[in-house]
Amino acid sequence: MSANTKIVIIGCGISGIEAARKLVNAGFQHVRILEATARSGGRIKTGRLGQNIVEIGANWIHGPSEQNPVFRMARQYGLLDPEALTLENQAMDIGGLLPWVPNVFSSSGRKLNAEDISPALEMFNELLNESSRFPSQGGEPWASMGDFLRSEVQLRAAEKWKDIDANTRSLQLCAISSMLKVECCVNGTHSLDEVGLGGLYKTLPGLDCTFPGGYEGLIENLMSELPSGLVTYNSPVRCVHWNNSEKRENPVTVECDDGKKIAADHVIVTVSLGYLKKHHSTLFHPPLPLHKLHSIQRLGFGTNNKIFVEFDSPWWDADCEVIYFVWEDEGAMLDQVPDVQRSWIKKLFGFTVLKPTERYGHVLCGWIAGHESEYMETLPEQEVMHAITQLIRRFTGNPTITPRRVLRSQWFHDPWTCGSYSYSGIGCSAQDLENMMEPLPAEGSQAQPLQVLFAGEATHPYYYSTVHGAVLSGWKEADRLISHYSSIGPPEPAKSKL
Ligand code: 6YU
Repeated sequence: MSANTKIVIIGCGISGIEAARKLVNAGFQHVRILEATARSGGRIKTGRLGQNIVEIGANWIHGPSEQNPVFRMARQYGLLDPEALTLENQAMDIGGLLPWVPNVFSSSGRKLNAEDISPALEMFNELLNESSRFPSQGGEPWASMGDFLRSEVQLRAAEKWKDIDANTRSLQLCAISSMLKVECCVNGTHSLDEVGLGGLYKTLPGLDCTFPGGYEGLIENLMSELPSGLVTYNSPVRCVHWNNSEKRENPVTVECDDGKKIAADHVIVTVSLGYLKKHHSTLFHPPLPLHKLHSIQRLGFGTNNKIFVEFDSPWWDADCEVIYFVWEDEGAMLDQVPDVQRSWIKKLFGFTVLKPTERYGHVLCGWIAGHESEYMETLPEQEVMHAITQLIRRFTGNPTITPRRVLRSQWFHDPWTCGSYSYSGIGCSAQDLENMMEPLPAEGSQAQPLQVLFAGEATHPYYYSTVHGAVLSGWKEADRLISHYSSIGPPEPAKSKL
């Protein structure tokens, strides 16, 4: 398509890979990806716990149905279980809620019946449904998602639960605290007090499914379709020098950590929002325009980590899909622990069960978000294993349960990710996501257009925080360049240097 156009993509996560694939297929011959680490995939990362495949990063295809590009690609490569492909599975619309069979344990070592906390679960789901219908930037008079949920639970509990006894009522409020912690993980935030009530995120139909051979199988298939040598690994970019006004040709220079400089016509930046928040001032020269910077600051980017735990035998029911821990001293509906160093483990809401058992054995995945999760990352693995063992023994009342091994993720301290995924912070609007994806220089400028483009999950207007959002964002920026060159016609052939 464009014989000499030089395009550099920063980051070999799925958005960078998909931008590159589209550009190469459209005929661009000088596309390269610079990746800071030694691997492709970014936040799609499959690991091993003993014999078992475990996902350190992305877990599910959220909404696996025809509109979801990740589902379509996974189906095409034959990476999914037959159930995931059924029309019935694709048609199921859970609207982002968790349809799992629970086992519930309380901090006094009792296994509760799921019905014991069903008033709390029902009210919480009802409120989540209502919150997803708030218009963009709406939400007043509530300051945040946390404020809305707490205020409404209090109000509705006074009416709906007025006839139930004090102990049962208190247990419901403690169960609400556990649900708030679940939502912190879903949103990847420290506290729901930091999440806006904007209704920006959209779900797709389809019952979430996993990759039996690991999510990274998708990356391997996609990478096999790119020309070899297109990615330079271990090549962190230090600075993107754009608007080199004296240079009509190759107006951007990409400077790597090792001092190497690469001239380009266009650069697609796919680094995470966490990385941008931390490094924007050194990553761009000249600096980003203020409106873009403000959106980077307003959008949220937090931590959600997993702690995989393997056992010799299960201590949960055969049909159990999720285990909730309810602390009986948490009636105040808090989603943050008061003393992170001493009681970080209280932020872990419980576990999901890796299914089917014949494939995974007896493996649980613990979920923990926020500053408590970031602190957990700093502890030796043995200490994490000890804390998990004590927690399980306390909640089950069984002092003999001993995990075989443990593996946890550490996304906050990953220097190239700086957290897990984005969320809509307080005061965020659709305009912030528009600003995130806006290329530089801004429209109307006299300078060479489309010098720096932005892709990655945090640039998608409503599928942010997901793999499909990342894929679509990569395609969108590739399409932006493709239509730019289609509209100005084919470039002049290269002039001989002789
Ligand atoms: C999904 C899921 N999932 C769990 C956990 C995590 C994430 N996600 P990348 O970061 O991949 O690539 C950038 C590259 O750039 C990277 O390789 C860097 O090394 C490189 N780089 C950085 N700096 C550089 C430099 N200076 N120079 C060169 N290179 C540089 N998504 O669909 N299903 O189950 C989960 C989950 C623990 C951490 C997830 C999930 C998020 C995805 O993983 C993520 O969006 C994409 O992989 C990002 O790809 P990318 O290319 O953009 O960046 C109601 C409501 C609320 C809204 N939220 C709903 C919940 C949805 C999220 N759920 C997540 C749940 C889990 C469990």
